Amino acid sequence: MFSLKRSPMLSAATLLVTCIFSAQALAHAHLKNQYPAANANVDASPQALTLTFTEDIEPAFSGVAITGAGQQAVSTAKAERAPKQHNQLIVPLNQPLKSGSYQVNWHVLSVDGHKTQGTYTFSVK
Ligand SMILES: [Cu+2]
Repeated sequence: MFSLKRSPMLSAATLLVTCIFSAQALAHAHLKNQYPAANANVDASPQALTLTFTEDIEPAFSGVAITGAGQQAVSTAKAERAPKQHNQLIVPLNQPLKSGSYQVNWHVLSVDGHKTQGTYTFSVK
């Protein structure tokens, strides 16, 4: 009798655990690669930063903040999703970057509804 009463509970618990693990198994949008590359020391300022993620992203809820020496914000245009590549975010720069190092703080919302964020740096010679 005890086991009969207990088994539905166990099934429910197993189902719950399975759901949680399935949800975690869905890939979030992690940064796959970027231009300029992380830790790169490029010869000249890029015209835009390009960030490519492992999943498609929602551009309305995704963005990038760039800071230079002394935490000074770099002026950029609004980040846009590449028209034919929905996992790619393009961030046009309003003016060329001076020589120095820059920190890129990105945040994205993937199409599965999960938010991710991260940071990397690069420098301009
Ligand atoms: Cu996700």
